[in-house]
Amino acid sequence: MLDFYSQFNPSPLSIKQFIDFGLNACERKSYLFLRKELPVRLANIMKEIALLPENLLRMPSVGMVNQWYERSFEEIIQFEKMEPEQPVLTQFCERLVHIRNRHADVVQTMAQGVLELKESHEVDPGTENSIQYFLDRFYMSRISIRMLINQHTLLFGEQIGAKQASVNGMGNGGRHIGSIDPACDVVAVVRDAYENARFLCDRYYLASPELELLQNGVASDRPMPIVYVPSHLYHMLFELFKNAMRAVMETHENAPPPIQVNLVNGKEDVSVKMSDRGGGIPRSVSDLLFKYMYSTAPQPSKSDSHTVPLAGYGYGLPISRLYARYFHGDLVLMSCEGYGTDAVIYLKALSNEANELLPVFNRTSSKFYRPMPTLADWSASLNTGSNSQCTRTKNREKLSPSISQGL
Ligand code: W6P
Repeated sequence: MLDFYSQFNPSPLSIKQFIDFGLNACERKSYLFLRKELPVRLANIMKEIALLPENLLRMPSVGMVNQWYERSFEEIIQFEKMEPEQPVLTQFCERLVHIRNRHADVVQTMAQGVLELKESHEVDPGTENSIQYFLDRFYMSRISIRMLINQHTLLFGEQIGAKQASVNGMGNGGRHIGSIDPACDVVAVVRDAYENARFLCDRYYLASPELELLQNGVASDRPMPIVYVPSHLYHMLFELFKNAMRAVMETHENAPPPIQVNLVNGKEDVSVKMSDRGGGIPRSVSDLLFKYMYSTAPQPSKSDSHTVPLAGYGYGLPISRLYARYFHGDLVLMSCEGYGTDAVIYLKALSNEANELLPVFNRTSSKFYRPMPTLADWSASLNTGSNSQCTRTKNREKLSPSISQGL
């Protein structure tokens, strides 16, 4: 069955399609779509799990995640031959909620596996690249599967009338279509994320930087509504605020300079630029901040919870970038070491251009899991920077002219 479903490409939906679906489609139609699409997305990524480097696949936590996927796949294909009639539709909803709960700790559990591998000191640069490639695809697949499950359960779940269900608990006057807000106010989400990061910052540093909100470079509090998933935007902004606040507080004992957020609504892109004066980071470090292997650190123990640092643990930044890229946006860092850092979240301004970006399992993707001796095609110092694919031995495969000519 896995082989069968993995032959299909996932069908990406745009935010506009999610909305149209939420407004027009009935539960039966959603059910018929998901009972095929969910196994397809699961099977595509399960095929990639199977190709992981053997030393990672051996880690108990990775085995556990794999088993969760197998069980969920089996459970959904039970519905293959079941007609979309009432008891079945309800069972399907309940099953989806069950599956979502089963996979709640996937990120943490995968991180545990990577940590175990790191501690075993068995990781060569090729393996590291494969793991980076895999985790980006794996977490993106997970974001997309959860999006589908959330839409279906929010729209059709709680037995209340379909259009009412998704409205409950959101307190916004009933705009939401599942997890999508067709008038998601960027200003409100920025403020919310700022306030919650500031709370943590105050607790740890006993002070926090102020927020300066601009639109097109001019101070403004005007709402800026966009069609988006507020929880995704919040996740990215909260992560960026924590990083920015930490940088500012670590470089300014008193009178921390404010964090500036400039919102710009363009024709193609909505840009959210967050600028801190936290001393910046060298370019060699900014590349590493998106690498899972470098951002993997042991979870601080529960007894330390009153003193955990504001940011710097876990997969916050790489996963935030995936949230941005999921609907064809992006998240980039640009730093001036010695001064400060700009982080920009780009979102698609048009909801019909905001298509899901989904990993596809095929010959091309399989290729990335085959260990490939990389030979540098650019010169590099032997003291390799983070970008460098080359190592001392690899550069020696070919003699440089001065040596071969005996000079
Ligand atoms: C820093 C490092 C960083 C990462 C992400 C966002 C903001 C900042 N500021 O110094």
